[in-house]
Amino acid sequence: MKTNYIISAVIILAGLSSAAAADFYSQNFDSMGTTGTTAPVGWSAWYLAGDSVSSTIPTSSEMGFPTAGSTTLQVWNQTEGAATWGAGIAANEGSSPTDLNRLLGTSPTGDMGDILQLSLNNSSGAPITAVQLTYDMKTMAAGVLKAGFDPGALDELPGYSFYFLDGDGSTWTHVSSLDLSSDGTASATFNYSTPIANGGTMKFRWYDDNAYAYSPDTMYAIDNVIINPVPEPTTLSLLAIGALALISRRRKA
Ligand SMILES: [Ca+2]
Ligand SMILES: [Ca+2]
Ligand SMILES: [Ca+2]
Repeated sequence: MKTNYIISAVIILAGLSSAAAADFYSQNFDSMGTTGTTAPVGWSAWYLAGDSVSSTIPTSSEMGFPTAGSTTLQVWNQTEGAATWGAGIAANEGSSPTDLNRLLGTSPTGDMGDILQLSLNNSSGAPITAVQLTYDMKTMAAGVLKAGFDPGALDELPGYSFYFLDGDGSTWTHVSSLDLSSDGTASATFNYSTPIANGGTMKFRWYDDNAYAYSPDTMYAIDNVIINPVPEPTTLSLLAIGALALISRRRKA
């Protein structure tokens, strides 16, 4: 009997760890293939109307009114050199035409900035109050300074600025810890003010500012997006305490 209790406890704890091991959502964009012009399910391109002079990240209000971009991806590889394609066009990118490792990128022009958006259904069976998100950013091509600009002129907002839509369906919140201005990985947990109801939609945006001094802009792309709802600490603790109590109770008996 003692063995049975311990096995029960181990099964409960193993269940917790296996739930953490299987990501709620992950995307490496490689399914686009080397020539695909359709983004993975849930991904879309948008842009903020305006001009490249803007040098501050969009406010929540500005982020709430983007213009829909193209539903067809550009296909671009680093062998082609820096390029632009028009406002709100995202691209299936790689290092070469045969590179199977694909990324989703932007190269804003003729707007305030381009947006990569991911929409995800909350199929977890419970409201989501917090999310841990991780992604990689890679610089795909150096920008080209416009004539008349000093070589030291800044790409005023390099990389991507990250936003999520709150459960109220209207408030876009900037998460500075998920901004990446140079190549690398960002990982952070953020909390919803209003939880995402079960069956509700989560939306995330990566904003690429249109650089003022550059044309084409420095080209960036994202890869390896991993998203997991964060269990409420109380739920996790109660399950763990319950499992330990089973062991403890059996030891005393
Ligand atoms: Ca990839
Ligand atoms: Ca700008
Ligand atoms: Ca930019």
